[in-house]
Amino acid sequence: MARRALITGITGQDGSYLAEHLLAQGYEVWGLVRGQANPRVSNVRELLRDVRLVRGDLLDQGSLISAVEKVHPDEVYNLGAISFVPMSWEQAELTAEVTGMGVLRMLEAIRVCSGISSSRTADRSGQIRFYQASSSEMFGQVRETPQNERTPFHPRSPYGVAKAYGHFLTQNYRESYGMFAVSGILFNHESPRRGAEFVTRKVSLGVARIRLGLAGELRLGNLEARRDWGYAGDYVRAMHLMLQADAPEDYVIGTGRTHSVRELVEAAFTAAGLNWEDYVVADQSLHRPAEVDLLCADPKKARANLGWDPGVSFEELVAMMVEADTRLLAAGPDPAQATSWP
Ligand code: NAP
Ligand code: F7E
Repeated sequence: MARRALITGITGQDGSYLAEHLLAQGYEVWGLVRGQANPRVSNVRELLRDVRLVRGDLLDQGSLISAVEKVHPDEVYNLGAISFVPMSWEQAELTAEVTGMGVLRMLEAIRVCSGISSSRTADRSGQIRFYQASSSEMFGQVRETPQNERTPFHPRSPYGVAKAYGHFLTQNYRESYGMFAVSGILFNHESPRRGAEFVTRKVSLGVARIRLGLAGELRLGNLEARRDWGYAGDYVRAMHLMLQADAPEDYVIGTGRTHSVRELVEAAFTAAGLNWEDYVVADQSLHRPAEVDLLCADPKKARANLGWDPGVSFEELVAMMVEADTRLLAAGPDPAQATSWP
């Protein structure tokens, strides 16, 4: 019988790539969808036709228990979150509820449906395996570079704090109940399906608009921040590998290379044959109350234990996104105004 996976956050960037990856591996894939008329669900219906849908919300404990009871998953991937860092200052309580407490509700749903009592269960065979989408934002004001699985956390946003809660809770359920529960500490990963609010996609869409004569400038915030950017399609492979391991362990996933936003902008404009300095406008209002200045992964453990390596380079990723957005805008309406994936 096919293995069954339940994915929260199926309408997001990672949910789509993970679903495609698991379907290709022969899984029966279920996606948790929320809301009465969520426009992003039509993307899943149209583009991920083989994914089955089940209703639920990370804010609603009962709905998660019902979803787990209905699907009977072998693996649960908790990707659902409020994931845009600036929004976490504007809606800090909601971020804590969805991104933080949502992890507790999902773990509890699995625990209750699996009949795991308060005592530690040693035998993990036949258990539902749980993946939590932890984030390099937990490192925040970094204590060392590069960052590995033992680097202490110092989150710099309500989002980072909520992720740290979910991370420690996942570890705690592993230790308290013997659950196969792991966290992937993923560094920034991007793609043509990335939300238009994140800097890589904002830049690739901005470059495409300028290239096609649809805009004359691109307004950006802090150009000096450095991130370790990889390709989302590579990172979902790591999520799956973590749940196939013999032992439940947490892993850092990133490329080990860091670039500034300025370098990202330069690469994207260069890919389109343009000079970024002619178009980019610095906008102080886009700076954050507290910034994460530098992130750079040390993915040695994932390479050694999981055999995982990122495939797509930074330069390939930027060129891929600029080309995809140029094709997209040349073909039809601006996706920042629409909800469909390219
Ligand atoms: P994304 O595109 O923003 O997707 C977020 C998903 O969360 C959407 O499917 C959204 O569904 C869902 N969601 C929001 N509120 C929910 C709720 N109350 N109940 C259930 N689902 C809810 O994020 P992503 O880039 O794919 O990232 C996936 C996960 O990895 C997130 O947890 C993110 O924080 C984490 N992460 C991302 C990165 C990265 O660089 N991409 C790095 C590290 C960690 P709706 O359509 O219903 O809004
Ligand atoms: O910002 C700077 C900004 O919003 C990256 C999420 O997936 O990755 C993501 O979080 C950097 C920051 O991603 C603009 O100040 C400059 O330093 O693309 P971002 P993020 O905040 O790193 C982590 C790992 C996650 O877990 C999150 O869920 O770019 N920046 N100018 C800008 N950023 C944006 N968005 N817009 C600008 O105009």
